[in-house]
Amino acid sequence: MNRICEMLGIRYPILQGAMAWIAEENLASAVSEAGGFGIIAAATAPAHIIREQVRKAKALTDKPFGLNIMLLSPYADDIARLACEEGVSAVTTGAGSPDKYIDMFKNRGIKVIPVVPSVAHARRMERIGADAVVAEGMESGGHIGKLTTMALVPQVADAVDIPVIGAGGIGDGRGVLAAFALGAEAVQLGTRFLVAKECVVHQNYKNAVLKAKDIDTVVTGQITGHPVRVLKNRLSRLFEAVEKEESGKEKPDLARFDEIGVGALRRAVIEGDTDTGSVMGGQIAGMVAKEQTCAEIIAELLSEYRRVYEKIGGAYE
Ligand code: TUI
Repeated sequence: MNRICEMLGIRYPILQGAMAWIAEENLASAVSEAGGFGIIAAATAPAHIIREQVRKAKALTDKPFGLNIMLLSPYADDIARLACEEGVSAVTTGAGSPDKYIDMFKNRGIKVIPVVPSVAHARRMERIGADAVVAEGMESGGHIGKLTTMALVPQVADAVDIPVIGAGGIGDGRGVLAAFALGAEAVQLGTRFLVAKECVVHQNYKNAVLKAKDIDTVVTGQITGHPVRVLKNRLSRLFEAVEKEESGKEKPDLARFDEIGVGALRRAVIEGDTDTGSVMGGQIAGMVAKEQTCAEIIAELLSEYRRVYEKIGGAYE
């Protein structure tokens, strides 16, 4: 039991990352049923799709779960309203600042947990009333900041009094323990839950993660201001080539990235096109070797945590 478990009403301080197009009612409810905190990713979907998912999740579990608002979405306002109407227990936000929604959530007793890429952002979120922050390092899959988890988590933990959730590069119980050593009071894992049996992502996507090695991810789109970590494939090589071309120009044509990127995540997640689709994944993909149920994943994280804690937890003499 700690502040995060109490705040969210969960048994284990383990959150499931809100993976765009992937984290829907089946995954989120399975994680919550297993004692963690499942999160539905609204990503860029319109509100009626997400309302349906939230209602289905409520039918699948009576345990608390959350909703993630991706702040670059054109539907972010609608999703924020939906979170209030449907009464989810917590909202996490990504890819921006949730300033304008915080009062609305707090008035309705919804916990607000922004993802932060820096100390300044964490401080600002605490000042405007966030209940906790996720300090997400650039080892993560998807849209990332600039700092590693190792550097970000302790600096954020020193800077704020609200609880810090560590994310990015955590794939097993050693990573969980390491995040706690850095000052986190909970962890958030995405890539590990992506291969969960309850996760409905296309099997080709799971297979790509399962066979990935340590160096098989790459960050594309730096030049656009929205860097995204993906598993290397034909699309990531195209991105790199276009990035090289455009970065040599005085006025880079950033619209080219939108053209290449549009529909790419859907292609990988739904159609299983892991060649020309966007296969977002974190650096720990190389450690993910088997499909398990969410309950098995959480049980394994805890048993590894305990084993490593016992091994290294004694005083150093
Ligand atoms: O949001 C994520 N990860 C994501 S979102 C996503 S969907 C997407 N697809 C293509 C392009 C962009 C998004 C896939 N993965 N993680 C949380 C996160 N938040 N990472 C970094 C940030 C962040 C960045 C800047 C949070 C706040 C921020 O502040 C900027 C500001 O305006 O203050």
